[in-house]
Amino acid sequence: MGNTVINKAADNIRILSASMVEKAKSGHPGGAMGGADFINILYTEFLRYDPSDMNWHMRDRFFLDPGHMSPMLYSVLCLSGYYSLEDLKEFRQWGSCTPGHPEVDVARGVENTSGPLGQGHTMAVGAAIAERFLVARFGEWMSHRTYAYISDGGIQEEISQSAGRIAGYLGLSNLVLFFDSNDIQLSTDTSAVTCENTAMKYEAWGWNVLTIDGNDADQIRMALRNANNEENRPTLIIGKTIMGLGARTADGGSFERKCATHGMPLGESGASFEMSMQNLGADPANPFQIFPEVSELYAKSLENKRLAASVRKAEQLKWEKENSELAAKLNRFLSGELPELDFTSVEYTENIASRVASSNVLAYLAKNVENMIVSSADLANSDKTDGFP
Ligand SMILES: Cc1ncc(C[n+]2csc(CCOP(=O)(O)OP(=O)(O)O)c2C)c(N)n1
Ligand SMILES: [Mg+2]
Repeated sequence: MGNTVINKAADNIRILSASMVEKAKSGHPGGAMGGADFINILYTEFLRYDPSDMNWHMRDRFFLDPGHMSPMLYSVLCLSGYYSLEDLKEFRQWGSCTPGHPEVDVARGVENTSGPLGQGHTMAVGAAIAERFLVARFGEWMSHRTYAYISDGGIQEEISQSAGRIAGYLGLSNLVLFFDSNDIQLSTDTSAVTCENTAMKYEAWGWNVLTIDGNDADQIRMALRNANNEENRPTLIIGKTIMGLGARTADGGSFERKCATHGMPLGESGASFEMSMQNLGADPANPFQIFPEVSELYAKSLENKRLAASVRKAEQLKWEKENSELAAKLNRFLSGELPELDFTSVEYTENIASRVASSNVLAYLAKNVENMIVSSADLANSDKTDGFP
């Protein structure tokens, strides 16, 4: 069988993504079609979560940075059962659950709101830091991974640089970024604005960097395995992908690697929607379909996830029974509730310097809010954030 079924599933994601945009007469098919192979392998073979308990705190996290590639995310979540084909047909319609750029909806598997490029990098790094913070206090039994999908636009955003540097410095080996490196951005090829060596940039920050063919199932698997075996560094997988993979013109020629497919329906970009659907194995008149073997593949994968999660949940329960005080603390941390605070006990005198007043409050919080993570721009001894571990 080899990769026949898994590749068919990736084609199914391409078909659904392009069809959503075509039906809505608006959206971004090209990037989604190129990234389908990665997201397909990640969701079926690597991402650990409990399909019947989407809020489970030990789930692996997946953050999408380029929100414009939402059709790819909705499609893989449709194959996984969290959106219906009807939901996909409502893409970009007022009041629908499939807005053009995703809005956080953990129950359906949408971990973050996205659109402003670069923010997904920071959310993922933040989540990976939070995971290590919790594991340091409660144990490795609760560890999980954070994956993010990033693209040319996000790599160029300055905010992603700061996030990448701190992740490298902290050695966040629980963090894996997949870079959809199709060398095309919104209005041009990326070569029109940048010639930087992304691999060297991340290596300089202390990352484990792998460059692969991002449309090749075996290479994607190998890279994800390598990333998951890495113990000291975050991993960047640079996936060289083909924008608009599978797109065809009316005469059957290739319409791949075209900037025009960034942000408009295939049929308006110069490609033929019908020929593209045919090329990908869909019925152009009725493309909102899930192939039976793909349905089966995803059902099997979900069953495996359920089983794996039930094993981990048994361990979780055992730990909670044996560590009731710590478990109560963990639940408090996860509840989002603040402990009882008595600000009247914070020292305050007339004419106190605002910096001192602030430091008194911070010192109080450092003692009383154990799950507060604070950073300061090299000012810890001055702004008094140094009381935080
Ligand atoms: C902070 C920010 N600046 C600009 C934009 C507008 N924008 C949307 S997508 C995009 C770049 C698209 O390139 P890429 O991320 O490589 O996606 P692809 O074209 O490959 O689908 C830009 C500049 C944005 N969404 N966020
Ligand atoms: Mg791109």
